Amino acid sequence: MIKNGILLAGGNGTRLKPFTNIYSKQLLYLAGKAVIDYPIQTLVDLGVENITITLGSNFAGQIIDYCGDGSRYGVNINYLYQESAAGISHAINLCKKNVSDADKFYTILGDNWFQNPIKFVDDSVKIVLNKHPKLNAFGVASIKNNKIIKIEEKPKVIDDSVENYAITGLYCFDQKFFEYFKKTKRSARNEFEITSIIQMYHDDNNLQYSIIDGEWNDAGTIENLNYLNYKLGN
Ligand code: TTP
Repeated sequence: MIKNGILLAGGNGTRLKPFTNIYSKQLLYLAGKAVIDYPIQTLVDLGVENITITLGSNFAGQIIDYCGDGSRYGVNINYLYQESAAGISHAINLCKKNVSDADKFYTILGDNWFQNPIKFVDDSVKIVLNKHPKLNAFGVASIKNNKIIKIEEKPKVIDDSVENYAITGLYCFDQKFFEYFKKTKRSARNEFEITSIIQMYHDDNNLQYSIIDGEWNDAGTIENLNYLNYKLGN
């Protein structure tokens, strides 16, 4: 059983301005809770006991005040500070010491919502896939004969001759993550991209996938947040 999780709650939340001028994205209202309560619950449902939350420069204190030591979720929460929003894999790399005793650890993005609790059949290194209608907005994994054949960030053209899935913001990694990270560079948008690390796992034949039932979304835009509030409120 994997006991350690990382939850990323930094970032700039640019697409949620003006709300994120005064609040962290992760604390915006989502159907009677805060956005961050949902990914925390996903980790709790997976059996995680220790969560490291990475905070960004905007409103870090708000998240600490809200989530506290984790006791109200039945887990231990500790915090790390990411000085600039240098990317998802950069934030995970900051947590190296916090997960150094763990063979594997989960990572979840702080704005991700999964309709159903997630259960995996094993503890393999994996990405979590979902049949999302707007594939062009996400990293996409293409599957043929039950194998991942391609990973692409926000593809412009979708190849319909294979199965295509959005790569959600829930991952299971192992200690190799930190070796791979050393080999990555900033992308054109000046971030350390998670897709580069996923690609390295795939190139080393060390990447499984799990396709989840039910809906998945992120609360990263006003449109998505409205959609989720409407859906969960009804
Ligand atoms: P994104 O939605 O990719 O980025 P963002 O939150 O900065 O939003 P925007 O693109 O609108 O400016 O981030 C996904 C999640 O990852 C989100 O919960 C914030 C977190 N994150 C970090 O913790 N550190 C980072 O450096 C980045 C880029 C994101």
